[in-house]
This record gives sequence, structure tokens and C-alpha cells, in this order.
Amino acid sequence: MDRAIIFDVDGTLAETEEGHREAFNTAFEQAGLAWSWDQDLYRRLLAVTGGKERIRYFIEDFGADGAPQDNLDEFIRALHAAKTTAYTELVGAGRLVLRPGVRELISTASECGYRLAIATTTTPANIDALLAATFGDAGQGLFEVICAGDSVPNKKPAPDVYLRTLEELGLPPGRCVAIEDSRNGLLAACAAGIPTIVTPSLYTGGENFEEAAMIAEHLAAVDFADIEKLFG
Ligand code: XBP
Ligand code: MG
Repeated sequence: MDRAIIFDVDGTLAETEEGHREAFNTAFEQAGLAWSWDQDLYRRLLAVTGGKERIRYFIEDFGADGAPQDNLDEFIRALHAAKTTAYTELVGAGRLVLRPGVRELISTASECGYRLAIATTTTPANIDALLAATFGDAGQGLFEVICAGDSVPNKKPAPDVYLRTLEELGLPPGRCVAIEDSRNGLLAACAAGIPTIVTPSLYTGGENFEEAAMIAEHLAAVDFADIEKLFG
């Protein structure tokens, strides 16, 4: 089959951002920082994709105290590594489930011979933890291509991660459909020329999705036949 469905992870496969927010706050507490991101602040910080970039954004644009003047890169790297440990532990404890329709769509697409890929801003360890927690051992071989995190120079809304995914699939954008939850993700997929389905999530519900090929509350509300119509 020369068609592929490319899934975003956070907010699309599962409602993960509350787990990320909890993990950030755990890492801040472990580091002795008086930082705590509530939902209103986190919604604003989600304008920046990538956990390390989000921490830097908080320090530089929200006047956070406690970060060192020098070796800031190492400070952020270490803090984010602690966050990733906290996040993968809560995912491994079974705290997250797939969004409605995700498992069924993956199953139907696989049965129909569609190739499956992931294009995400998140850290690879987070994907491994989520796939193991939600698919068990079967999660390992489910996605033919996984492009994530720092593997590309520019994170969403830049198209880099989708362009890299297309390259690894060896497919043109018209033979793919992307599934996203956020405007940053929609812009990234559209900039790569990929028709995109948006299923808004907890933190993205009010965003502008005018470029989407389809908008649905969740994937359980989408007929596979309607997805097939989106392919060139
Ligand atoms: C969402 C992101 C990520 C997560 C946090 O990624 O922007 O940064 O919020 O994960 P996507 P990390 O929607 O593209 O899956 O801390 O590992 O970045
Ligand atoms: Mg997302």
C-alpha cells in the first residue's frame, strides 16, 4: 500500500498534557524550584512545543526566578531529563489511556494495508512508554516510522518532523493523511503539504483549525471511508 496515516502523539493518541504538566511540576519540586505550572499558565506555555524549549520560554518570557545565569542549557537539559523520568513513570503506571477511536482506527488502517507513522515533538522515551502502556508488546512494531523530539532542528509548527517522516516513508504528501490536535501541529503538517484531520484536545479546543481537511471531536466520530477520501 502506498498510503500512510501519520499520527501526532500528545493530545492525539492520548490526552497526555495533564501528565506532562504533573511531571514538569514534579521535576521542579525535586530540583527545589518554587515553580508550579497550573492549567492556565500551562495553556499559555503550550504555545511553545518541546519541553526544553517550554522551560526556556518560561524562564525568559515569564520572569521565572531560580535558573542559573551560566550553564543554562545544562540546567534545562537536566531538569527536562528529570521531567521525562517522572512522565514515563506515570505513563508506565497506567495513568493514560488512548483517546476514543484511536485503537480502532489503527486496527482498521492496518487491516486495510495502510502504513502507520508517528510525527511528534515529544521525547522518544515518552512514546515508548505510551505505546507499551496502551498496546503492550504489540506497540513496538505498530508504527513503521517514528520521528520525534530533537531528531529535527526545528519543532512544530515548523514542518521539519513531517518532512522527515515523509522522507523515511518514501511517500509524497498526497499519499498521506496527518492526524493532529493542535494548531502548531496542523501548521506543521500543512506546511509539509499533508491533508490533516484535527481532533482538538483538552488544551487546544479553542484554537483556529481553518486549514484542517476535517475536524472531529475524536476519531470515534470519524468514518474510515471519509478518511480514505482525503488521500490524493
Ligand atoms: C507535544 C509537545 C511536547 C509535550 C511535552 O508534542 O509539544 O513538548 O508537550 O513533551 P506533540 P516533551 O503534540 O507534537 O506530540 O517534554 O518530551 O517535549
Ligand atoms: Mg499534539
